[in-house]
Amino acid sequence: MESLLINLSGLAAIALTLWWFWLAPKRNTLQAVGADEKLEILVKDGVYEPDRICVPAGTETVLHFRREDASPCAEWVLFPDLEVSAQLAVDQVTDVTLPAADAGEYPFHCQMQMYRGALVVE
Ligand SMILES: [Cu+2]
Repeated sequence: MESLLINLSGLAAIALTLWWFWLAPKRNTLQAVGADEKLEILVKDGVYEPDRICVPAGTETVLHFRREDASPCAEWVLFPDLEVSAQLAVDQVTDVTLPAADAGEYPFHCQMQMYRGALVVE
């Protein structure tokens, strides 16, 4: 009986590990459904929330960045592959228009690459 309990707790630890590494990152995925949907991205504590944003291919997209981090680190957001950059005002929402893009994954980050996210075009 005792060994069964140990095995069960071992399985639970494995399950938790799998969840943490495989499933947990998907918590931040946001699916863009229609053009009318407002995509607001919180810029705070070193992370974009959500940090993975799905948008349809071939359509211009507007993202709304709400910067709540006053440190200079959070001031700019850059989409290097899309040649888009925007300066974010503190405690405000800044609209960032992204051009229509082909399917793929486009990273975005702050100017120091500490904040990091990905735009998933599909
Ligand atoms: Cu930064």
